[in-house]
Amino acid sequence: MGAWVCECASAGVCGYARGRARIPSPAQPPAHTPRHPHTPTTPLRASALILALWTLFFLATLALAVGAYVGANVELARRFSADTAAYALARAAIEKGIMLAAADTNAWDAAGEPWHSEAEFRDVSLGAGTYSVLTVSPLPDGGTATNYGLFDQERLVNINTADAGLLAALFEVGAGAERSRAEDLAAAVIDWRDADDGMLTGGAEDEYYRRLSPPYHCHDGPFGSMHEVRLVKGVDEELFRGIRGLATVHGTGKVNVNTAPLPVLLVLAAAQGGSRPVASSLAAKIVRFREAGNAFQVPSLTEMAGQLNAFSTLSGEEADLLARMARRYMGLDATCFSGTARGAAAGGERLIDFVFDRRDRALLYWYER
Ligand SMILES: [Ca+2]
Ligand SMILES: [Ca+2]
Repeated sequence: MGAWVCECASAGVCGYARGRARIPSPAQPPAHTPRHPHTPTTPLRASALILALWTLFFLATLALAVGAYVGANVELARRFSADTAAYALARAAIEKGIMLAAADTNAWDAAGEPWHSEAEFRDVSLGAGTYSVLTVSPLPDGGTATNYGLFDQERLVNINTADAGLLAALFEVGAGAERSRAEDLAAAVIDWRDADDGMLTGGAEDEYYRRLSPPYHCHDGPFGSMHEVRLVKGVDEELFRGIRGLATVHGTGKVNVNTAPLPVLLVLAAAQGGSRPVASSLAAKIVRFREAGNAFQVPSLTEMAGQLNAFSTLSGEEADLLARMARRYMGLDATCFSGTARGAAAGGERLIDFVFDRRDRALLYWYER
C-alpha cells in the first residue's frame, strides 16, 4: 500500500497530489476518487457521447419521417372519406330518381311532375353533403344549358326506330344538311342498324366500311350509343353536333309531345311534310301551351288538337299537320329517363351519368366520371 500519486501528464509539477495522498480501498473504488481537474476524457466516453448524438439525430429524423408519412395518410384518408360520401350521395340521387319516376303512374309525362322538379334534385342536403340530378344540353350556338331533374328519353327522336322520312328530317332540319344528302344519311343509318347486307340507295353496308382505313364492320344491329352514329357513312363532326341533342338510342320511339324541345317538334313537322311557316307556328303554340303550365293529358292523341285549340286557336293546316304528326310519331308519356347524378361532400365530388327504364327499374346506361 503506498501513497496516491497523480498520474496526469503534469504529474510531478501540478502539485495537486502533494500532501493529499489517499489510500484506495475496495470499499472506495477509484470512481469515488475526487476528480482531478486534469483527468483526461477516456476514448470510451467520447465514443458513447458520439453514439448518443447520432442516436438522437436518427430518432429525430425518424420522427420527422413518421410525422410526414402519417400526415400524408391522414390527408389520403380524409379524401377517401369525402370521395366515398360523394359517391354514396350520387347513388342516392339516382335511387330517388328511379323511385319518383316509378311512383308516377298516370298516363302522361310532363315537366311539372316530381321527377323533373328542380326542388327535388338541385343541391339537396343529405347528411354532411348534397346531391343533384342535372342534364347539360348542347345549344345550337355552341353553348350549353343546365337543367335539374330527370329528362325523359322520349323527348327525342329515337335513332333506332325512326323511319327514313324522320331520319332525313333530322339531318336536314336538325343539322342543316341538303335534302339529297339528308336522304343518303338516312339510308346509311338504316343500313347500319338493319340486320341484312342489302344496301339502300345512298346507304352503306359492310363492304363499304371494310374498305375504309382503318376498316371496321357495319354493326347490323341497334345503335348502343349516340356516339356510334359517328361511324356511319357521311356523318361528320358538324352533322353529329347538329343531331346529338335531338336524338337518342333509348325509349319506345314515340316522341313525347309534353316534353319534346322545339327543334324536335320542327323535325317531326318536316317529316310529315309541313311547310316551314306552318311547322314553326304549330311548334311555337305547343311550346307556349306547355310553358303556361299545361300538359296534354287526354286519353287519346286524337283529342290533343282540341286541347291545344282551346288554349290557342289552330288554323286548319296546323290542325291537319298536328294530327299527322300525332298519328305517326307522337306519344304523351315516357319509359326511359336520364340524368347526371352529382354527389358533393367535404370537398369531394362524384358524377354519374345514367339512363334507366321505369317499367322494370333496370339501368340501361351507367358511366362514372
Ligand atoms: Ca306522368
Ligand atoms: Ca345492314
